[in-house]
Amino acid sequence: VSLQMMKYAWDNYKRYAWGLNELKPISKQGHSSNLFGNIQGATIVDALDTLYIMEMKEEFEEAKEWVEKNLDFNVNAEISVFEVNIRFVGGLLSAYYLSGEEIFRKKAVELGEKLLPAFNTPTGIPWALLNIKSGIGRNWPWASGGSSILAEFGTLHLEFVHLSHLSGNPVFAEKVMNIRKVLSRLDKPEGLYPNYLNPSSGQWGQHHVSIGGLGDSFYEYLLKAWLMSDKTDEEGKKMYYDAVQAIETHLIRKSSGGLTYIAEWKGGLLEHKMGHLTCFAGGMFALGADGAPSDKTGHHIELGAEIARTCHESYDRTSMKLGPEAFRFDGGVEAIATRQNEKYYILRPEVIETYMYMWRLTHDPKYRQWAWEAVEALEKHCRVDGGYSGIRDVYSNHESHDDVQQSFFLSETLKYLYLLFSEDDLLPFEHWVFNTEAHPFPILRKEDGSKEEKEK
Ligand code: DMJ
Repeated sequence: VSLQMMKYAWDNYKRYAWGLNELKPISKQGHSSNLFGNIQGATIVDALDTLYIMEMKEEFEEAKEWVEKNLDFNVNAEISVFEVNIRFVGGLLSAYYLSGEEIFRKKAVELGEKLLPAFNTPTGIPWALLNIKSGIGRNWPWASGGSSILAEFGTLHLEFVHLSHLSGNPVFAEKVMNIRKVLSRLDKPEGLYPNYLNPSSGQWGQHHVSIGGLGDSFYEYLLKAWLMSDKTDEEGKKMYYDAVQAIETHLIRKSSGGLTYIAEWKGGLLEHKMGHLTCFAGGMFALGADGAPSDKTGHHIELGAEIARTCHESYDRTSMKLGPEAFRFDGGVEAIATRQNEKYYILRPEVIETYMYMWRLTHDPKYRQWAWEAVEALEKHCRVDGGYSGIRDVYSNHESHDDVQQSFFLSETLKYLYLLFSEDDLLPFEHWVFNTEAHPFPILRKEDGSKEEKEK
């Protein structure tokens, strides 16, 4: 079914928005997000590996041809370093590793080089925004005291390590190892990492901590950096398990109805709200269970299972059976959005992502059932004449569509669904690590390094 869904999403994108970043499935035209500046083709690059994995060969070839002829980084554009890294660099890297086609390696390295000026700050903590023509960077005007964002500068590590591996140029890995160094040296309030860090002073901004937006994938990349290094990156490992310990103590709570959730921490006070984005953490805890101290393995799997259950409840308690952007555990509600501007669903993957990890790691059939419920809801409420669209209010009885088919729907949501209903030997966890946009990267084996040394 996810194959049919992919075909439908892709065909419509091709028909109405080919070469543009995303599709507006109601107005049947292209959608440009300023996250990518003038760089075009986000859906194509994000979808490459999904097309490959689903064996949609013709579509993969036409996508490759578009990349060869049209993907151009010599544009005057201010881009989000994080978004371009996870979607474009990540998409190109995994397309290269899966297909072996040189063009993807070349484009990934070329783009990586364009991102390097973002690191020209006093601390080496990169800017959020970069003009890739002038090389001038800056931060989001809304970010606390001119800070860079943890989830943004903390989500470059996997891609940059692979860029160094594939280009032979150590500069990429050096940049992200320096981010690590800055972070590991800083004092952390209660062992937690605030979402804001000033790249000039090297000091934290507001003490807000989140495992959802602004924080999320930083934690994910600590764990995955260790896994991707063939478990040699001991610093990444330690930082991950220490962070999880602090998160458990200060952010994880159980509702009176028995639902485990991850709250947001604001200078010591808890906001009892959990974002859809935070739901990825169920999969992360389960994936990290194996490396936890032996008496904690079962506990981390259990934590993953509880988060999966809570996020399923957030879907089940809506009329459309799709989860809201954020849900709360206060004012007499549990796992329900109470604010109008938190009731939307934009085709996000995190809940299905967690089902996929839980399925692979436990084989409890309920995860496939839950994923199936999501498939039915997507087909019923998000599929429209011109593709798939997000929904403005998942508690309403009639759909109000937001008219955007997000590129991560093709790279993540549909890929995770496909993996969930495939055998475990398709992209097995022993060999592959998924970046935060669901682009698979191979684990870099210890032996590879020593073999290269010997050959020298
Ligand atoms: C994606 O771009 C990535 O999963 C990112 O980590 C968070 N936001 C979207 C999906 O919701």
